[in-house]
Amino acid sequence: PLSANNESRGALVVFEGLDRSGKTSQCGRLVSYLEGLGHSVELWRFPDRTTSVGQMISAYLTNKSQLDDHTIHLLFSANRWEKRSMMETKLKAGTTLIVDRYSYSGVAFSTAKGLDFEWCKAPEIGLIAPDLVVYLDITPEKAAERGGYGGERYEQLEFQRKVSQHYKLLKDSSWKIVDACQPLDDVEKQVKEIVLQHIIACQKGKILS
Ligand code: DGP
Ligand code: NA
Ligand code: NA
Repeated sequence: PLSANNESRGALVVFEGLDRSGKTSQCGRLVSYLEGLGHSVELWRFPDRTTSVGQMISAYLTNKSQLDDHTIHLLFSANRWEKRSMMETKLKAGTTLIVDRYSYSGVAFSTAKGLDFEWCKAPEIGLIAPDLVVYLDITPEKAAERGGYGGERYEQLEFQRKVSQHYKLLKDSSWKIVDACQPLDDVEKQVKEIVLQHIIACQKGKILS
């Protein structure tokens, strides 16, 4: 018999990439598309700047405050932890979550500053693991050309080069890499295919199990 619980669980789909890789617009397009197909889906993003922890992060990113590298690392992680139970509730209720940045950003950006890899991963342990990670792959140089950066703390070519190198160390079997240097419409098409295929495969697996 079908398990009602398993059958209805939503997918946790995470988007990662450098600043200006196109994550935010691709996530928006994908969510509209999935909604149009009748899926229960929500767009989330980290950092979530609306919480009090998120406001501390935002102040740091806009250079209104200075924080020790370890301290800001833990705040980013805390910002994911404060959303964990809501995330679990939504997934169990059958809502698919499309999430703009998650733990991989946490590790890639902080290790790019020189913090220890294992130390950076530790506070992420116990967060809900994504079912699928879509990495929008763009060279740091191409990203920098895209209408320039918004002026936030990490939006500098030299730093993004380091982030790019550290992302590459994080790739695991849940990752799908999309060439984000392509025209936006082509990226969008590939993203839709990858995510829809994943959702369908999961549903099949659940019906057969
Ligand atoms: P965004 O709102 O997606 O542009 O992200 C803001 C910036 O913060 C961006 O440069 C990526 C960086 N970032 C996102 N998550 C984390 C994290 O967990 N740790 C660190 N150190 N940086 C992060
Ligand atoms: Na940004
Ligand atoms: Na973004």
